[in-house]
Formats: sequence, structure tokens, C-alpha cells
Amino acid sequence: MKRMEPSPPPVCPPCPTDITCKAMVAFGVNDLRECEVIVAPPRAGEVRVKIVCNALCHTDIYTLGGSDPEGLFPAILGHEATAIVESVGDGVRSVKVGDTIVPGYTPQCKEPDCIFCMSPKTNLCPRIRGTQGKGVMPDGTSRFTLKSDRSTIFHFMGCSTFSEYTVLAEISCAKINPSIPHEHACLFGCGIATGLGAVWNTAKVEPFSSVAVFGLGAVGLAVVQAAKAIGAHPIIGIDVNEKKFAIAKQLGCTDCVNPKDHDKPMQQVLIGMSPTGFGYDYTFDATGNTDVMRSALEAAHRGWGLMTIIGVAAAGKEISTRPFQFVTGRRCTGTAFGGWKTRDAIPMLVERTLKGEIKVEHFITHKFKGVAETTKALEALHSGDCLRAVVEY
Ligand code: NAD
Ligand code: AHE
Ligand code: ZN
Repeated sequence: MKRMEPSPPPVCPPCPTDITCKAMVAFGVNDLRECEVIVAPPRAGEVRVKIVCNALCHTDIYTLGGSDPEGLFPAILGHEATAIVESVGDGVRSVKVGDTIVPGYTPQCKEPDCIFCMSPKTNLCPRIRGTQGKGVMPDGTSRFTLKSDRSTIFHFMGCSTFSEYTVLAEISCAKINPSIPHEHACLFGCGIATGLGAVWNTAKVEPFSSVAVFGLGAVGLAVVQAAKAIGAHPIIGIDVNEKKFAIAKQLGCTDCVNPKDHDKPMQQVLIGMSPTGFGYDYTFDATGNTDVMRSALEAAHRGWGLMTIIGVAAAGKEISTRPFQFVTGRRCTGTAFGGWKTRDAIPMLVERTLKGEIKVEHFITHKFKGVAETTKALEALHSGDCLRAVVEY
């Protein structure tokens, strides 16, 4: 009788160790420098990922420029990326090494005790929002240290994608179909998904509704694209930069207006242009300017108009209007990430893009190579000719 040899013990995967890589570190307001950083292994419930490409969003600029009341320095910014899972911490089940993911700054814990994840009304899962706003991981500590002096670097929006490697909470990782071009996938990490969702989820624009969009950057143009797709008409685009008008009309704007061409408040100009003469069924702010938000609200239709705030206003800024605007039927809401439940929605948006139902290539106006070229991407975004600048790492 042949003696059964005991089977060899299972070989545990190598325990991940520190990774030293390049990152753009924000040391202070508008002080962004390429450094070597040490990225610690993922702890329980965390995932370490290799960033393959990152798109710059205006919110990165807003924080780098010192306008974010939660802004911390030194920090690694960035939140619109495509990444590959490098290692996972204890208990991680939804992703594995080698998976392609898009980080989500609005996580989705999916826990039965999360009244937000269990509600169809919102995507605002608060599971890690407290620590995220303090620039640390859920256990209150950072995974980033500066190689030169071992000082701690803060995380940003739970993403920190201005780095070749970063660590995310598992609930912030949306696993996607890897066959989508990485540069297209990253757009669903923030701006494009937000603009589409503002129309389809938050405002729930109906066919034949009239729409006015203030701000024709990538987010506002995604609003235009979504409004066109749902059959809205007319769609008016408003921007102080007329260079945006051509693409805005290609994507669905029936008219574009430059506030600089008018000496009247824009709400009066728009109401005069509106189909009923009483304003627009849906208006959107994608500028972050609180004066524009007032115009957008007051251009909403008497009796039923809904204004949606997408723009992020600087610390201390507030919106104002007469209560009469609400008494006469106007409503105002806002959207975070377009209302998408991150881990469910991003894979769905990627599948729709792969089927050709959602076009995104036109949003990429600049491409750069290497994390250090993030500075060139920032310059491009400031130039006014840029919608999304994608940096391939
Ligand atoms: P962007 O800077 O590329 O675009 C803003 C556009 O607004 C530009 O075309 C600019 O010319 C225009 N603009 C500026 N001032 C104006 C004015 N007074 N009147 C008319 N147009 C004006 O920014 P983006 O990446 O498209 O993002 C737009 C806004 O949305 C930013 O505030 C960003 O922080 C915010 N954002 C919010 C979310 C969210 O989840 N709520 C997600 C992404 C971005
Ligand atoms: N820390 C900022 C938050 C600004 C803000 O509103 N952020 C948006 C995302 S912008 C992405 O480009 C958001 O979704 N916020 C929801 C949240 O939970 O922060 C400030 O101004 O305080
Ligand atoms: Zn963003």
C-alpha cells in the first residue's frame, strides 16, 4: 500500500511590503512637487493599487489653490483615475490582485445597517467620510510617507491618485471590465459620471424639457450630452469662454450665450430666450461660482423649475436669493458624483461605453506621460482650452 505523502502546506501569497514610487505632493497652496514616497501595504479592508492613468478635475485645482475648507497639506491629491489592484488587505473579497478598478471618492459600503446605501434616494455613504475628510485611512492613519525624511503625507478624497501607487478602502474600489481603454475609464471616476448623473439621477430630466447649463467644462458638457440623450429641448449653454461653444453645440446645445455679451443679469436674458418666457424646466451650475448659482436658480421656470448645483464653491462662499423665488415655485438641489452609487454604477457606465451607448473620447483634450507631467496637465486645465487632461503613469 503506497504511503500517502502529506500534501504540502498551502503557500501563502508573499506578504506585501512597502513600495517606493513617484508622486506629486502638494506641500502647500500651489506648491506641487514630484517626490519619492513610500506607500505602505494595505491593512484590513484596504487595497493597494497601481495607478495607470489619472485625469485632472477642477476640484483638484480648487484644493491645491487653497479653496477647500477640508484641504490639508502635505497631501497627495487626485481622484479621477484608472488603476490595477497590486495587493489586498485582510478580509478583502470584492477585488483581487490584477483587477482593473476605478477609485470612488464617494464609497459604497453596501452594509445592511447603512441607511444611505440601503436608500434609493442617495449615494452619500458616510462609512469613511469622517476619516476621509481628515486625510487618513479608516483606521485614522496614513499609508504615505515622504522617502526623504519619513514625514507623513495626507490622503485626499480617499483616492490620492497623483501617485504611481495609492491605498484605497475596499468600499471605494469599483471593479470594471478591463477591456475599456484606461483613459476612458478614468473619466467615470468623477467629472463625466457626475455630469451624466446630475441629469439622469438627480434632476431626472424628462424628454422635451427645456434645459440651461452654466459652465461648459467637462462636467457641464457631460450635462449637455446627457440632456441631449434624454431628449431635452432646447438646451442652452452658458460660458464666459466662447471657445467651449463649438463642442457644446456638437454635444447638443441648441444655443450658447456668453454673459460678457450682455449688460443684464443672465437670468433675465435667459428667461427672455426661454420657450414659455418663464424660464427653464431644469438649470444646472457647473462653474462653482455662487453668483452664477443665483442666476441659474432664478432662470429656473416659474412654478416648477429645478436648479441643480454641481459646482464646488470656495470656502466661505454662500448662495443668496429672495425667498420669493421659492415661493413662486423654483426648487434647488445639489449632486455629489451625480448621485451614482459608485461600486454599482461605474461598472455599468463602463459597459454602456463599451457598447457605444456613451461616447467619452471627446472629453480628453490633452494627454501627458509620467506623474511629473501632472504640472503640465494643471497648466492645460488653467489654459481654458482643456476639458480633461489625462496623465498616463
Ligand atoms: P472647469 O473649470 O473645467 O469648467 C468650468 C467652466 O465654467 C469653464 O468652462 C469656465 O469658463 C466656466 N465659467 C467660469 N465662470 C463662469 C461664469 N461666471 N459664467 C459662466 N461660465 C463660467 O471645471 P469642471 O472640471 O467642468 O468642474 C466644474 C465644477 O464642478 C467645478 O466647480 C468642480 O469642482 C465641480 N465638480 C463637482 C462634482 C460633484 O460631485 N458635485 C464633481 C466634479 C466636479
Ligand atoms: N471638501 C470639499 C468638498 C467639496 C465637494 O462638494 N466635493 C464633491 C465632489 S467634487 C469632485 O470633483 C462631493 O461629492 N462632496 C461630497 C462629500 O461627501 O464631500 C468642501 O468644499 O468642503
Ligand atoms: Zn472631481
